[in-house]
Amino acid sequence: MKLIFPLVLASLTSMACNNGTTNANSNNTKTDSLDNSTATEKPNTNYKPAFEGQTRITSVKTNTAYQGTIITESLNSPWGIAVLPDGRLLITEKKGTLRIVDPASGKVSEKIEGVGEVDDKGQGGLLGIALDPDFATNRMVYWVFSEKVDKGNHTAVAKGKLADDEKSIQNKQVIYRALPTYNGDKHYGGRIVFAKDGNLFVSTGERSDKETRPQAQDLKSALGKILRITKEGKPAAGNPFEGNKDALPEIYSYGHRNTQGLAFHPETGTLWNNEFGPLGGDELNLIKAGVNYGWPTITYGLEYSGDPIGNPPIQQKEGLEQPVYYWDPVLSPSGMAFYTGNNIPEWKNNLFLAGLNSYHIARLVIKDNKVVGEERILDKEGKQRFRDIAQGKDGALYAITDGGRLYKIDKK
Ligand SMILES: [Ca+2]
Repeated sequence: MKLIFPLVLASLTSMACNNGTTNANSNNTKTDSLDNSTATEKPNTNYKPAFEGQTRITSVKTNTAYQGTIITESLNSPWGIAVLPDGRLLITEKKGTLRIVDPASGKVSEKIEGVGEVDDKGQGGLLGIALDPDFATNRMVYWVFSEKVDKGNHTAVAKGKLADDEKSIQNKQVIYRALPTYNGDKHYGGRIVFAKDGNLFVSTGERSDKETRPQAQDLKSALGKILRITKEGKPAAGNPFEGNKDALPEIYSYGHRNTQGLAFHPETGTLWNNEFGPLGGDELNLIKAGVNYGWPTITYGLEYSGDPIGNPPIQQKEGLEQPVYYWDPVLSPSGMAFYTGNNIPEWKNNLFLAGLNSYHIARLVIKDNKVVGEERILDKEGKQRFRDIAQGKDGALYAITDGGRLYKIDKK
């Protein structure tokens, strides 16, 4: 089934009204001409950015006519997308299954088994996924999941082979565990990407609770980090804390709250992350080896209760890296991808971030490592929580939502 979104918008709006709710933006306080940014909602704080353009940048608009087409609505809490060599999409589902979707026909495969048990309560489950650079010949798949053990759970990385008949993952092997284990159900991180050198970058979260939060700053803990590991799960050679007895050798960067998006810039090859902030303070960062990204010492956000974080709360501190960009109010960013397609020329090398509570995809124009424009894509599109986004082999963007949809976003 394929639907073009303006056609379904009417029915979605009426469904929403039946529930006594309206679309996303009308629930927020609107202000008139607060600035020229795409954000029409009031910020949660009056914190001052570290530099001009660090937040609420000037809004931009796509001129090329584009559309979001619903390819399927039958996925079950999809979380991560990997693009297969033939253009089909291998998609993780939170409860622990994989499916292959053919975006050309809309056909969704049966469940692919063999990933094994995942602890899918709360924010846990089967999370991000990446294909081996040699997937075409070895069919190896790498994924992140929350692993249940006696005393709780932790983020883990596993690998296995996609069977030739595509019905199962064979020979699952857990290659890495982000310790310590904790008995919680939040902030697992969960994105995984292959670098050009064949090593993996994996994100972990600090497990959300005040008890574990300081571990984002603790180099002996794997929580709240970006890790760089080999295909065997070992610390990659040349990591910044290699040889340091007071640090885990797999750590690449630290001071992260809950990295939900990782992507390489197509021109510069640099690694970027987004991390889910608290109330306000979602961040986009340019990731560098050995750098401290500040959580929870500095943040542009508040506790969900509205209380400040830190006493006194600080947003900038020497030695702690500033985000390239931050959102207040939040985007609730999840997966993200740079656009390298040709169909929409003004999107070239722009970054697209899936937004959860904001119900849209953020398009960021980036120049010289600064954000110079922002646009909301598929905004007010039926209250969809966008979980991940990837570029297909056909050059279109594909986005999945918690409600089970797969969108194709491309020129009209
Ligand atoms: Ca930060």
